[in-house]
Amino acid sequence: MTYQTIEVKKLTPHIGAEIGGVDLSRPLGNQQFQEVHDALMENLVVFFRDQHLSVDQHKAFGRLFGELVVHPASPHAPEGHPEVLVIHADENSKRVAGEEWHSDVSCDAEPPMGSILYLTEIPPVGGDTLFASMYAAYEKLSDPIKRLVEGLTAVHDGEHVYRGRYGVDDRGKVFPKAEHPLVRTHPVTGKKALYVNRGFTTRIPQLSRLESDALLEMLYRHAETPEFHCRFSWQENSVAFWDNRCVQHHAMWDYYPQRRHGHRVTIKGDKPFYRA
Ligand SMILES: O=C(O)CCC(=O)C(=O)O
Repeated sequence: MTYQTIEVKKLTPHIGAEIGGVDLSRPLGNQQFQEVHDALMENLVVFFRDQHLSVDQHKAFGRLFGELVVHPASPHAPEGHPEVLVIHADENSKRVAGEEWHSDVSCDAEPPMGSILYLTEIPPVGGDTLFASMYAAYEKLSDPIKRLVEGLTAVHDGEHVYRGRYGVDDRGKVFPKAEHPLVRTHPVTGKKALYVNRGFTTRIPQLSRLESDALLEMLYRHAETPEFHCRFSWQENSVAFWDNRCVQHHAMWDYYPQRRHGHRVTIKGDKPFYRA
């Protein structure tokens, strides 16, 4: 693909590109917006350096791609900005967001299309984020396994992920749970992506417990194949924008007790479907 208004430097053949020549704090022109969108579709996750965004500018960039959604569990949003998810770690942290491979809020009936993370404080070393192409993971399955998984669904549950996690009283709260096709067709590119993840997926309802656990474990390990991945090394004021419909990610918490801080906005998605 050729681009006129942005520079696109691929990180790996399967996934990830760094985009230059864009100031995300300003409204993008039609062509530049289209090219950023095309670069995301082509590379699955895109990165921007040296951005200086207010909360409103971050939200405005996200809204170019769709409505923003409020996280179903996190109570930590900046005053007046419920759509902003705070990503924070320091010497008092007991856990950080995203330490398990996952696709954001896949337990929702309509999981988010994309997420845009902007980090303003980073540790002196470490704190990378890993991204995995679920197109590549699907493509590299053998034909008999492709035939098997294409007919299946999987249950994604927020209960074990969110219950008790944020240190607030969540008694009586019901967290999202949904059943999705195990292979989903991307609504824009038409490509097929493997759609199960260690974070949220609990069960393949068409199989016995033993069969379901074994198949899911095989698929998770397959998705963890390094050649499907890219790894982003953050600098202060970097932005990562990933497409949850075809990407899983994993936050590396190797920098304790150092601080890492930023904000994420999350863009509404639609109901996953499978088209042969
Ligand atoms: O902190 C990161 O690098 C990613 C956090 C994460 O997993 C998420 O925002 O879903």
